[in-house]
Amino acid sequence: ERGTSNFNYGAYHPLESIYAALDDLAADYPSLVSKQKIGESYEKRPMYILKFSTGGTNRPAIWLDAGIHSREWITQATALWTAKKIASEYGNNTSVTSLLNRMDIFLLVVTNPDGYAFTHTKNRMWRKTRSKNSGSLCFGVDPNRNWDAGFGGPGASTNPCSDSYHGPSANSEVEVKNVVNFIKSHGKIKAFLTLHSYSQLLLFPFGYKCTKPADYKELNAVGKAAASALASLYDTTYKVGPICSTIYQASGGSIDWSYDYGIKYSFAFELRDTGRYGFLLPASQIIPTAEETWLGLLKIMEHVQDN
Ligand code: ING
Ligand code: ZN
Repeated sequence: ERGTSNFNYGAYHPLESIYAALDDLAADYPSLVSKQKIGESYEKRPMYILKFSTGGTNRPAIWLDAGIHSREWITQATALWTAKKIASEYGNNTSVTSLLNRMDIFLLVVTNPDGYAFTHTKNRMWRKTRSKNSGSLCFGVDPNRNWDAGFGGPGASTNPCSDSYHGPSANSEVEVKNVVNFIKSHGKIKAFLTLHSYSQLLLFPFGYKCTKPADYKELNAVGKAAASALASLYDTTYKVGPICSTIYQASGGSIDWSYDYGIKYSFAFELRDTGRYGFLLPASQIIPTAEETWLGLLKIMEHVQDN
């Protein structure tokens, strides 16, 4: 029998099972959770967000996405567990309850559905979209180099065969464009949070340039507090800092776009591990990873709510 209490959150699932789980969440928590289609992928797969809302009209909101890079399976799995957690904590956890009494949360579990399907059927290590590149035999664009923030600059490739190919133009990838359209049309997104793996980092702008953002002090402090909450559970250590000085320069990334668009609380998590298993993180680590990440996410969300 289906339903969110029978779903195995501690396993990796194909796209169809994740999509069925989204329906089950909406069915099991009808007064809190609804599913909305924000568009279709290049290969015409639907892109669904879950909206967590206790009412109101166009409340300020938090955005959270996962799986923009398809091979980062721990991110989609963590996002799905997080969906169930948010739904079940409302009315039980005081900070989730007060947050959802004032704000909405939007969650996109599978940002790159074509790539995710491809990692299940053809190539487990696929990162990019699956769009056709004219004049090349190589497929796909790196959807985290395709945003309109320093597009085409350092830390992105002009080569369609590269895993960090930026694409022909900003927002050329329909998956990116669909998210941009949603964020712009909503108009009151206060935080933009995105999940990647692996490296155990909590990153904030900028990646396309190596200068500190105007809100550096606040973002660094919030990031440090989130990382320390995360570590309190299983001692998993995260490094916190701007993309450029913490990992590498990377242009066209989503959180640089969201920050420059005016969404101050823009963060990217790089989840477990630090390389032992890398993208092939064992399923036994899904729930521990999701549990600790939740403490970090919640810390950021609490700060957003109060500011
Ligand atoms: N890391 C990210 C990448 O796209 C990143 C790091 C995050 C870059 C945010 C730019 C903005 O390279 C992984 N593992 O994908
Ligand atoms: Zn990634």
